[in-house]
Amino acid sequence: MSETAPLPSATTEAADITPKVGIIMGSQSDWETMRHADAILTEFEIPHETLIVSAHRTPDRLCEYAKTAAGRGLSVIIAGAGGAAHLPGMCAAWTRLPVLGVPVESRALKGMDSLLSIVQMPGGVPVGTLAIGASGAKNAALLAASILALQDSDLAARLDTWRALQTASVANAPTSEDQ
Ligand code: RP5
Repeated sequence: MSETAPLPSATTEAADITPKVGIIMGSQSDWETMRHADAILTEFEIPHETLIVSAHRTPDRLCEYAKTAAGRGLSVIIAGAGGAAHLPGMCAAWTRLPVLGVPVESRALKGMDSLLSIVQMPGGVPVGTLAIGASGAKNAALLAASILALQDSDLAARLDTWRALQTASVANAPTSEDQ
């Protein structure tokens, strides 16, 4: 496929709803991690899209995606990558939208390479860096929801309820497996 071919859109909402959050990842292999961000955004009914965009293998696709993101109505971009994880940083270089970086756990270095690649941005080009792996993906989506909730009172209420239910679900004391 030509690198300049139209983006392979995988919008999870109805086509007539403009996505507010873009979830991009460097490879199909990142989906196992990034699906946790997708699940949270779906749970909160936040219109979003999921795409494979590689900083190294499809650099023109990344440039096109990031440069047009704000104009298409996106408010936040979640970018997950592993290893030499340049996707979030290069995305942030092309857009003023907030970019949340998720370090995917790599086989060779357990995601430490991903984390350090994403977190050590030069001053002037910020990337909000989350934890390695599924927790990072989940929290990136919750952070995106928090950002959107600043101007969406219904979403703010849903977030408050979600957090209250999470708190209520935590037991006071542990139980033994044999009990
Ligand atoms: C990165 O290289 C991707 O984000 C992925 O985490 C890693 C490995 O990619 P594959 O070789 O599995 O496609 O660009």
